[in-house]
Amino acid sequence: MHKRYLLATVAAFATAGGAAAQDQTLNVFNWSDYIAEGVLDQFTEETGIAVNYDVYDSNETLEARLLAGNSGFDVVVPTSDFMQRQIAAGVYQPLDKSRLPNLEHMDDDLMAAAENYDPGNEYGVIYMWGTTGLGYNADAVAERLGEDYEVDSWEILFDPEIVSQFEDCGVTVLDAPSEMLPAAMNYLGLDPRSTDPDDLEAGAALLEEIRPHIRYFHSSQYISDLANGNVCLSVGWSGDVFQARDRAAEAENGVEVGYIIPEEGALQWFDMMGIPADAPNPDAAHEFINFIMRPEITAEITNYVWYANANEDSLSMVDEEITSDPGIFPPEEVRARLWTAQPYDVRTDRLVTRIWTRIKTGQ
Ligand code: N2P
Repeated sequence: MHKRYLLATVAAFATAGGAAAQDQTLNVFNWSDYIAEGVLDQFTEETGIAVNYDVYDSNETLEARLLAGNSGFDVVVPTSDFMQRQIAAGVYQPLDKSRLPNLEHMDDDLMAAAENYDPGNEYGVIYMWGTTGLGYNADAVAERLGEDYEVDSWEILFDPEIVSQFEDCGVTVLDAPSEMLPAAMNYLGLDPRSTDPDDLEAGAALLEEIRPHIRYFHSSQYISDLANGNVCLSVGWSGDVFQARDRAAEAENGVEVGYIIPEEGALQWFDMMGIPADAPNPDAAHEFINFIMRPEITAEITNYVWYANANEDSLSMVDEEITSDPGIFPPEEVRARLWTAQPYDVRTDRLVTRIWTRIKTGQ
């Protein structure tokens, strides 16, 4: 009763000050499986701003919507290398940092790393970060390669003789050319950041060699398939594989899922919150980004999605099971083996798109 009275008073004041918050809507476009239950409701309860929330599972999908213009989105979450070229294309508006006091909770080193893509952190704030590694079904591996085989290398995917043994239980890779080609190139001893067409073609040739053993190219389906035991080996994003592990444990179906950052190294990426230049409601967008940066909110999200965040003050509230897992918060010696992506120039981008279509269709 009392609370309701209070809300009514707040609403009255808000109306007096201009557009009532109650009439406002915020349009968020984020990755699938990337937010905790309840967070959006809490935002609406606190601010009166309704949230339209839609999801995607590829940077290419997001980019197409943004470059087409008038996307209607207020907050989007591109990966940093994609954001860099979108910034250059004029897609974003600079953040008004005076409206983001919770920036003080962010980790300086990680925000400095994000500056490689966005100097001065002018347009983006790190939402979550992670790695692109391998998810696997522990029993399927033991059955095929022996109890003593330790999954610690990309060879389980890129060695045709090994991966062929997993064809029957299901091998999947991400539908993300700018992550898959560099992983193949790195396995071949080439620079994963190279844009030399010969290097990209070498990576493509390796992917084509294992192509017959791949069941599908998809960037979100593998979560439930790994959890149900419908597939047994997936190139996946760290938190998504941990979500699969968690779902299997909750279902008590006996499926044991593991995630590793292979010893040859893996991609480390940052997903950034940004506001499109033509966002209908930049005020609400700032309010939302600041709300997400509240340490308890970010901690709640990490505890739900199993992704590392860059919010230093949230970490004491993150489950120890997560902060201590080397697959989520990799220790220094593992971090030393990670690489980061840089955006492809237009020519490379075209080549990569062509190569990818060729690989996927298997022609
Ligand atoms: C969440 C996937 C986000 C990671 N499902 C991709 N950068």
